[in-house]
Amino acid sequence: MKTRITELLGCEYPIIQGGMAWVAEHTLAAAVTNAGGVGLIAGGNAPVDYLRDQIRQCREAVGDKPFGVNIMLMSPNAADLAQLVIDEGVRVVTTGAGNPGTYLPAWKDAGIRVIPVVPSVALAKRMERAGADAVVAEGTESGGHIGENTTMCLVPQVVDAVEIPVIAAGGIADGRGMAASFMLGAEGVQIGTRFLASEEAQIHPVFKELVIKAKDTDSIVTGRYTGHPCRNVKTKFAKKLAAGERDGSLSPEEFENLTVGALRRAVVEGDLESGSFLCGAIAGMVSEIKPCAEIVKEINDGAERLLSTDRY
Ligand code: TUI
Repeated sequence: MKTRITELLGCEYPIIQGGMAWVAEHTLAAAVTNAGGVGLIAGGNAPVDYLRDQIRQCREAVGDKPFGVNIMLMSPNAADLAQLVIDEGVRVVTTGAGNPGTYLPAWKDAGIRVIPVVPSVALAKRMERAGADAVVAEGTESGGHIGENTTMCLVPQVVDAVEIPVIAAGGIADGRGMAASFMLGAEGVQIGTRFLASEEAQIHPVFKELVIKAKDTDSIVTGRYTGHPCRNVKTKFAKKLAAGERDGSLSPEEFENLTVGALRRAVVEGDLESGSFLCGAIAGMVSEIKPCAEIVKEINDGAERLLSTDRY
């Protein structure tokens, strides 16, 4: 399917991978890009030298094909990483967890395609005015740090509010989700959780197993009272956090202290006692580890079949 997103990014399929902190490293990003989508390396809280090395390794693996970097704007390193993507000639940047307005002019001057992830119509409009090339409208079904509106409600409202192309995110893991997103007016999809259960995802096997075993009700949002709500797998640890938040036995500060480093403990150590396994609400539908090439092709082909006029 050719859309303004495939044209903008120079990819075969309008499928971009979510910029999942600690998860989205060069192996995964390269696999998604080589599958015809757009892989992303997560900047997260990474040091500059680490991210530079990741970018170079990804480029080595994909050649001229498009890949990008996600800049997590709450990172204390965000300004340095924002400069690094310019210095390294990265062609696509997505942003999360904030307003990238201050970096946008420099990125645009460098010829970077800038795609902020937004949880609301208001931010989408602001990003369009600031010169964004597209936006990812991310529903609350997504894993990690989330807004409150659902993909079903947010995507068509953002599509109506802006002229730039919209990529849908949150709750999309197969051709049906992609086709539905296109029916809402999206011209691409961003997919995270499905790629957690990919052969190329360099995450602890415990994490993949949690995703594969998850049922529809196995994700939980914690941390609303800190101002940073996060969707995770409903492990014992996540339930403990949720209970502490609900009954007041954990102050927001105590909650934050328990979650410092918790994503690394989940992804790297598979630590069920104190790790936060961020994942989307669609995990219940993900039941098999597959190579990224198969995942991308199945999602795209499934959507194409559903969207073609002769499917009956
Ligand atoms: O950013 C994400 N997902 C993430 S970031 C992350 S690391 C983290 N961990 C704990 C707390 C905070 C971050 C894990 N998952 N998705 C994109 C996203 N952006 N979701 C919500 C937002 C967002 C929220 C508010 C974007 C802009 C915004 O407005 C800020 C403003 O200044 O208007």
